[in-house]
Amino acid sequence: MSITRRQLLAGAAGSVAGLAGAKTEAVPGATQPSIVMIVTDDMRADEWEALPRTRALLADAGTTFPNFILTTPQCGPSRASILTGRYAHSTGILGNGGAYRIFRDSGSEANTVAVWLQQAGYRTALIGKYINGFQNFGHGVVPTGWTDWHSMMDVPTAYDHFNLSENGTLTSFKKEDGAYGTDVFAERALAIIADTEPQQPLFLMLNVSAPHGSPKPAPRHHKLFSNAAVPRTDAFNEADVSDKPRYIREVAPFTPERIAEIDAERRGRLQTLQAVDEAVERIVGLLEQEGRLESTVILFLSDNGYLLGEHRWWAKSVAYEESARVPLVVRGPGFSAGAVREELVANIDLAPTLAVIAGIDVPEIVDGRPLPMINNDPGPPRQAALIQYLKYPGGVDRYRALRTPSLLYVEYFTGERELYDLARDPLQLTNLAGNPAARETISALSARLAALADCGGAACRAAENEPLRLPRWPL
Ligand SMILES: [Ca+2]
Ligand SMILES: [Ca+2]
Repeated sequence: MSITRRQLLAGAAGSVAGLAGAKTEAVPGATQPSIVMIVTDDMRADEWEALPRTRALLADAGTTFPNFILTTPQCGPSRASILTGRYAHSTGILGNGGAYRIFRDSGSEANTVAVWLQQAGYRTALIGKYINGFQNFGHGVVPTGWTDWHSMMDVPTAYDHFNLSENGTLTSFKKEDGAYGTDVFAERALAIIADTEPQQPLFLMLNVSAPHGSPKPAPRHHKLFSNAAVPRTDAFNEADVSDKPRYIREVAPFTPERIAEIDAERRGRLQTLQAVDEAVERIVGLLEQEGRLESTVILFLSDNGYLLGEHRWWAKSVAYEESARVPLVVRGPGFSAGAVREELVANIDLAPTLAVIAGIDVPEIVDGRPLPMINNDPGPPRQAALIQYLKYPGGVDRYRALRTPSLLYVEYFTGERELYDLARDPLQLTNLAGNPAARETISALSARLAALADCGGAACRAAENEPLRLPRWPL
């Protein structure tokens, strides 16, 4: 793989040594942008409407990628993919259960973007959620690659009573003392930014719990969104699920009581996001005050989407759009203000993107690729991305899916198939897999899926790039 480095800032000079597994060093005097990556937990695409400050400060002032794909739409696998740039079948982290043990024991933890950036001279800071199951290993563990470690030692639902490992020391926070997770996390982020010398590049990863269920807002936001309800699209409580796989067909239509519960969760989710919106404003404000804003790349994303009753599903992990696609927003050098880029990009692209921003080579082991505008060796655009959920048992049957710019094709291990024409049916109401006219298209999609299923490194990119010829499509 020959993704070349690129100097993002005018006046930046020199090149950087570093290949896969090799020690990577920053060039003295080179200007490396700082990076702030804010990751929400289970946030849906339509929940952006509840973030006016973030929209103004990051989306309007940055580039939006509406087709950002979560290659395994579940917390642990997705976060492992974000940190390593590798698909779940490469990291081996297929689900939340046991995720951290695998992350550590497989060597993934020793080869994260934090490790690369720290070796390249960055101060690296993690605040909030790390990898699912980390809390079971005790607060004395501070993973390699992190200069500042403020890790959530409880599940995301512990919004207002939780423990943090602060560089290996356990600190407890309680609601009775006025503590609220997002606020505490934001304070840590602000303190680290304020404490970082101007010439020191910073990589700060802020992993908030919002809007993960069961959402608990900060007390000051309890009364907001009192009329919130899940949008009643035709996908909500989908009337006809006879075209859907077994695990969906088995879900009964929602009762009014169930719908009221879902709407209450919607309300709580929007409320919890308000503290995140405020945190973004404070972080951007401090970066500006410190004179670092224009030399900082700020990314805002969710680890996975979430269904609130669409297709009768109230959870995540499925391949449907509400789960596997959320917007990615990036502000900073290299990312045009107000731009919208429609390319298929994915969570596995983030680690290589940050490597390029830092001026270091992307390790060969990485499956993803830098975002298009900072990729000096882009090649053909990605024609398809793999979405997969391989952990069993669970509510969702295991599947591999192919997402192209215009369709979603799913192969379940049960033998069931789904095919949606997203251009004509963005709500995924009509499964075309049973249509005899789709047979040749499905065989082309199935072959591409097979090529991606066990791919690694450059082979993933080659299989993603190969032009897809779909016979008799659209139907
Ligand atoms: Ca999540
Ligand atoms: Ca249907």
